[in-house]
Amino acid sequence: MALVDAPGIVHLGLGAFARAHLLPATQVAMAASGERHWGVLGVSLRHPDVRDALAPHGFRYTLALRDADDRGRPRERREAIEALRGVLVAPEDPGAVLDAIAAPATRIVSLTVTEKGYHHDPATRTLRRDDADLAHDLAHPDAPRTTLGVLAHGLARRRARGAGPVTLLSCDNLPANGDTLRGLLLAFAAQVDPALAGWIDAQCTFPNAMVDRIVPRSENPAVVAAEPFFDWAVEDRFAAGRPDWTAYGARSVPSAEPFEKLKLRMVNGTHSTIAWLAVVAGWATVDEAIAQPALRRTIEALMREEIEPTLPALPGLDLADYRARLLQRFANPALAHRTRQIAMDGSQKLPQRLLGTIADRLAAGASIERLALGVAAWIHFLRGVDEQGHAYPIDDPLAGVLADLRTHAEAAPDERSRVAVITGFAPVFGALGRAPAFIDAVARHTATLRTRGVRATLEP
Ligand code: CS2
Repeated sequence: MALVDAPGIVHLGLGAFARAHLLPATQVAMAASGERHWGVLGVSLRHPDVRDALAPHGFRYTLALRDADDRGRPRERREAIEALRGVLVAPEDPGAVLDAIAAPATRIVSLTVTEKGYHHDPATRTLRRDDADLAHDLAHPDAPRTTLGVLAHGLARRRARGAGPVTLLSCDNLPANGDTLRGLLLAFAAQVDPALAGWIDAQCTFPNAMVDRIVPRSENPAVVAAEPFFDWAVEDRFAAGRPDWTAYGARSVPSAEPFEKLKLRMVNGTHSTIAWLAVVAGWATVDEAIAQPALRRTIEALMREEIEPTLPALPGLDLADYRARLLQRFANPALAHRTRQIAMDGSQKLPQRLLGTIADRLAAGASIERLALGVAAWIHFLRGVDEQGHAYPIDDPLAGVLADLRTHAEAAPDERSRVAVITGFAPVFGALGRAPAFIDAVARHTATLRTRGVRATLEP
């Protein structure tokens, strides 16, 4: 690989999202400041597809920002992305990935590995016990396959080489994603070597960040389609500098927490609710789903009545505008964002998207009727068959456990006890799963969904 400037950023998880978010922002930041050393070396943790498709083009690709104009006609703005300097495929050459993390030129290791890439119990954000992949990575320091293994063993090399401080930047949709990554990485690294954990704690920073841009999975790696909307609120805690991403519209903030809460609850909480209902009803894309008047009314009311009252105030934020704009983003006819894609990995998404909001509402003595519909929709979705009788796969790292829970639930005598079997699963539901008011509200909706279907459940 011929490198003009050694890349300053090593990015783990080279899905469409990173290619439509971190990459264009870094490119514009470099152009604005003239700092050429921030290029990105991508790391695919599983497949060679992206590397194979982009290598012949010098890792250049096109970002196509798509939406519709005021008259509903599709339009597109193209950006040529050249900030990707190369792609490593971890299973082919794990040592090269560890060396990249250890390289002195590397100042940021960023991540978009999705919720399940953290190998944690989402309810407690602690390392999953009995995780075979993590056990593998403890035993194979030269050939790790998990994100945490790659980071810990790469940082061990960095420490041994005296290459100095580095920032670990999570760009995943998790609450306090930096703090969460820090806690998990320190816990894993302590099992490798307590001194390594001490070094990481002293040398690395883990800024929290809220990321937002709707980017459907892309079939053609040379063109990534996304919405024009872009947001990124990043805490300014970098151990060895950062590009000035504000040149692309990012915000440098003292605390990402209020931004994360807003985004995870409003955007992702409603996105998941839409997706689970839509897959069962047979609405294939988000724009098709949100065009159903009853669903749109339900989602609008869910935001206004039950999510917004739980959000901290943010100076300059008008929630009514934010809500209207979000509904417009969901209605974007040019993305064809598959509801099945958003519906996947529900066990990893539910806590931060809906359950935290529900816990806050119950603590305030407020209604959770609409939020509980989202949870019921997930449970109903887990049946794996839509209202036209078509079966679909449950794509979830806990699919096996969930199938066992469902079998167990089917044997329960009534709707409430069936729901309680599922919500009793503590790694996802925590203590909330045993709260009677929560179980009652969810069971009312699962009963209606089961007997009357999605459309009738949504009608007032
Ligand atoms: C979506 C998100 O797939 C999903 O679960 O809810 O990827 C969503 O599109 C982004 O978070 C928007 O910023």
